[in-house]
This record gives sequence, structure tokens and C-alpha cells, in this order.
Amino acid sequence: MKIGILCYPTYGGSGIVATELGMSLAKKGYEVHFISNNLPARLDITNPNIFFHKVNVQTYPLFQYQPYDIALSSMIYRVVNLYKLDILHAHYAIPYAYAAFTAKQMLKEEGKDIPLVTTLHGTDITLVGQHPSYRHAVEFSINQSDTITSVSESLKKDTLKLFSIKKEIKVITNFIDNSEFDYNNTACQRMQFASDDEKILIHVSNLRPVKRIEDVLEIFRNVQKKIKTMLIIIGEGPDMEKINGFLEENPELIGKIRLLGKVNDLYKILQLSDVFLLPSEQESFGLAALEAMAASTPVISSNAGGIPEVNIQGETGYLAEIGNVEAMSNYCIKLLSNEELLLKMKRNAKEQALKFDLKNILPLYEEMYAETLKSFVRS
Ligand code: GMT
Repeated sequence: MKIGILCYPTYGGSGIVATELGMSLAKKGYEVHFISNNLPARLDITNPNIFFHKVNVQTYPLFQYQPYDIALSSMIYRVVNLYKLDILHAHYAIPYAYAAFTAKQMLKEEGKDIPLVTTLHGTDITLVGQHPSYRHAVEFSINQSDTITSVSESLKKDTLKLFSIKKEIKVITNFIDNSEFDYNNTACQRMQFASDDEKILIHVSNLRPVKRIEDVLEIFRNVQKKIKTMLIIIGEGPDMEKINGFLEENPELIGKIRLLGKVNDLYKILQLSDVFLLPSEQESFGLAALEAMAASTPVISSNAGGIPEVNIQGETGYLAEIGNVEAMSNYCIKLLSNEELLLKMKRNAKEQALKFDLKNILPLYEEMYAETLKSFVRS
């Protein structure tokens, strides 16, 4: 089967899921064509079954805004024709499902067609998709998809509440390849960040306002008053300034917070951490929490969106209402001050991550492709 994957190339969750999915399919022998404006961050282009098609946006003095969506739909149309793709898989409604619909219309003019799967990832539904500038186009392109998938039950519920969707939405959760976590050398690498008697809190995100970095910082401030702790923050984004502002107001914490930006060896750093913090305002699934659990790191989070489907209260970590920094700080202190509890939760976190293993989720995507193709041929 030849699959066209349309996705954001950046470090965000939707791009990561799309890339990991495509690479796993390619390893199984599928021919996978990525179409995006840049090479996806984690894409291993050395696999002969993987192709990358860069969308070039031709600039022109008359354009105030560069027409990416037009260039994208033209590229989808060309790749489908040139490489005889069997199915298109759009990750994120804007602009991918929308541009794929336009490409399908171009193909229909020539008596051809291709089935379209759209995977909803979160803020395309709950945030940006709600804006009047995009709402109708988002609803339209979701309804024009042959198959719709969502990454959690919670996102499915939100989509049905916020839009008028005429088709069934199939839930296929985020996944993780547990075989990528290797436990060698974590002790020696840990020394680079913390002393033996110090605990490590970690937060990984694109530092958008929905991630509530101010809560992460406040939790850390409360915890380190009771327990010797340091905080690692991984990622870059618009709320970086809030961290700098916090450090200006709390100069005594400067040496205790390490800002690592974007890193290549994320999994290694997660493995040497003690607790992952995810106090998000919105989170359709929380891939970052799953990555932490796969590294045997328990999660203290908000109960936003799909997080409770991944982080189980009192088992793999703790959850509190969005913004309840006090509760999250207390949970953190409780966990870090009880070695036995911490060890148990680390084990539980890993067990939970195994349920979302690639081995279990990849077949669901394969079945979904097969069913989509079957009903497309019939219709
Ligand atoms: O969380 C982000 O800011 C990135 C975002 C994206 O759209 O790329 O991630 C979303 O998709 C991920 C993969 O399906 C989910 O695990 C994240 O929970 C979801 N983020 C939000 O809903 C805020």
C-alpha cells in the first residue's frame, strides 16, 4: 500500500505521531510519502520506503500572505498522480484535511479519486478550529474525510459537541515504541544534572500558553522548599519569557532550573527524571506524559481533556483540577518524600506505557486503512 502522510514537520505532538506512524509503516514494507513544508523533525529519511516531498511556496510581491494551502494541495495532487498513492492521511484539520479535499477535487476532474483519512489531534478542534475564521472550513473538511480518527475518547466527545459531524469518529490513541528506551548509563548521566540527594522534576512542551508553564514553575517553587529538587525544562515556545520573568523574581532558583531547549536525546533525560509535570489547560491526549511513563517517570498533571485516559490517579501519578497548583505541589511532595511509593509508581507508569505500545496501536491503523480502502472501492 502507498500512503501519503500530510503533517506539520515541527516537534509538536501531531507531527511526532505522524512521523513515528509513517516510519513504523515503512519498516513493515508500506511505501510512505510525507508531504510537508519541511523535513519532519524525527523522520529517518534513510529508509528506502520513505519519501519526502517538500511543499515550496512561491513568493510573489502581490501576496501579503504566502498561499501555503494552495501550494500544498497542488503538491498533494502531483504526488498522488506521480507515485500512484492509494490513500491520504491528514494529521491536523488545518490546513492538511482542507488541502487534501482540494487535491481530491482536482483528481476528480480527471476521473480519479483517493480516500482521505483525517486524524484529529487537539487544538485544531478545541482551540484554533473554534475561531470564526476557520470553524466552517474545519467542519467541512472533517466531514469530507472518508475516515475520521481521534487520539482520545475525550477529543472525540469534544469534536461531536463543538462541530456538526456526520460520520463516525474512530478513536486510535497515541502510542509509544517502548523498545527505544534503554536503561544503560542513566545513573552516570543523572550526575550531570543533580546530586545524589536531589530529585529531578521535568517538563517538556512547546511552551504554548495552554501548557501553563507558570504552574510548572510555581509547583517547583513549592516543592523545592520541602525537598531538595531541581527542574529541567525541555522545549521552546512563546512562553519562554515567563520563565525568564520568574527567574528575575526568584533569583535564588537560577541554579536549580535547567532550560535545555530542544534536545535530541529526550528519552534519556526523561529516564533520569523522577516526576514529569503536565499541568495543561487543554490536552487531547498528552503524548509527552506517555513518553515520560515509557521512561518509568510518574506524572503529576491536570485532569484536562484526555490526560485521565493516560495518567491514572494514584497509580501512574496524580491528577488535579486545572490551575490547582497547591494540590499538584502536595502530590509531588508526597511522592518525592516516599521512596517506596515513588518506586511503585515508576513501575506502574512503565506498565501503563506498555499498554500504549506501538505493537498494540499500529495494527489498529493498518486495519483502519484496509477498511477505508474497502468501503471506498465499494462506494
Ligand atoms: O500539545 C501541543 O501543543 C502539540 C499538539 C499538536 O497539535 O501537535 O499536540 C496535540 O496532539 C498530540 C498528538 O496527538 C496530543 O498528544 C496532544 O495532547 C495534543 N495537544 C493538545 O491537545 C494541546
